[in-house]
Amino acid sequence: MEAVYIALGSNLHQPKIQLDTAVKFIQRLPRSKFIAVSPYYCTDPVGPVGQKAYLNAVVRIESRLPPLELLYRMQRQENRQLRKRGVHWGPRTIDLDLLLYGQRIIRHRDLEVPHYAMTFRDFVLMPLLDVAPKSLIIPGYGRLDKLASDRSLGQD
Ligand code: PH2
Ligand code: MG
Ligand code: MG
Repeated sequence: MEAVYIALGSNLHQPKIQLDTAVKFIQRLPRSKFIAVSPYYCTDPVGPVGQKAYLNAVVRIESRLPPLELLYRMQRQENRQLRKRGVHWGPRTIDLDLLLYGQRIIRHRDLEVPHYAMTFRDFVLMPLLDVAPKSLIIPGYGRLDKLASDRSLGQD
């Protein structure tokens, strides 16, 4: 099993229900074990102006699913939650982003792990700090606690 972190975000159609639904989906993933979900954070929208606030969280699991199979399952769940793919960085009912898969570096047409923006988006780093060990290494970027303190996030 490898440690896997998934970011959740929503700013449409009752974000709390959207996140609850997505967490249930993650808890039921085959060949995987649910470990923890962070608190849900209300965050200012990044991207096009005029969007509503987001609710963001991170879930930690352990999994044996191949990363692409996990990704495609996540995309099917986004579709089931009526995700419309339109405006880049625009409003969405649910966004599920695969942040980390163990210590793997994946560069595939459909999947980039570590997620390209995870080290500079506070709405990802904050909930990640709640569920990850402090010593977590983000491959290519270094320790999570160091990244967070450089951005004045977290406890230390
Ligand atoms: N997701 C986006 C664009 N902007 N802003 C916040 N606060 N939270 C998000 O999850 C988010 C965003 C596109 O993925
Ligand atoms: Mg996203
Ligand atoms: Mg996404």
